[in-house]
Amino acid sequence: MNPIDINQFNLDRDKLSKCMLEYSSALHLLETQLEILRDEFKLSHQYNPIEHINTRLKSIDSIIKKMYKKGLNINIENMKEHIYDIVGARIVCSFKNDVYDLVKIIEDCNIFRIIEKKDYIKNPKESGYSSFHLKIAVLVPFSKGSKEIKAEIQIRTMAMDFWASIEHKLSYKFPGEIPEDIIVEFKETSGAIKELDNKMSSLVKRLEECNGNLSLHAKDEEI
Ligand code: 0O2
Repeated sequence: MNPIDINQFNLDRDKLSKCMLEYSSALHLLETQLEILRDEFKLSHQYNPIEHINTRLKSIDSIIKKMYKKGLNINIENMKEHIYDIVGARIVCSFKNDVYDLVKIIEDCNIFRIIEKKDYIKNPKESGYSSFHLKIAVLVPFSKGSKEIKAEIQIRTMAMDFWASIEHKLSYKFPGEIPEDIIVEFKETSGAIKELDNKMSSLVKRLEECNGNLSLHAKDEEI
């Protein structure tokens, strides 16, 4: 899709700027809160389940493209109501267990209101995409009172991240429709990713069994 001229939509510029300020404030809070959770966990368990955290604010251009794709009228109300990932955080872990440990940590910390959980690891998308998605509301304090701002946290392993990044690049960069046979073969590669993650998890489990002191995962009672 070509770049979008946002002037063609009857968007109230002041309202849009105010809205984007709210989203960027929520992003700051989300970043800080995730860093606090990571540091606290690392200190108390001598183990860091997080390889890295990336955050981003979706551009107006991408927001409008997504609204088009969802068949929504382009207006600020629909944007606020239906687009959950304007504020986005991606947490990349080493192992599949880490992903579920982190979901539990985020649920239990009570900092964010969890709106919806989607486990695309147990039930991958048609494309082969796997990741755990948490749609959340971040409570942001403003001068006229606090506001809940929607955000999305994606949690996945390094292997899932590798696959998703390449698939995303290909599907966005390829001009036109990707041939069906390539889509099918690409989906097959997601099976290899799943196998790799399972193999890594079983190797770590065996290592932990060999050495009772070695713990590469949070124990349930510690989370
Ligand atoms: P970008 O550039 O990453 O922001 P919903 O369908 O809304 O109920 P879901 O599945 O959480 O719930 O949302 P959605 O809108 O389908 O996907 C949200 C984000 O997940 C996407 O954002 C991608 O980052 C990632 N994602 C979802 N499906 C796929 C997929 O098949 N392949 C890859 N590589 N990523 C995917 P954006 O807006 O597409 O892009």
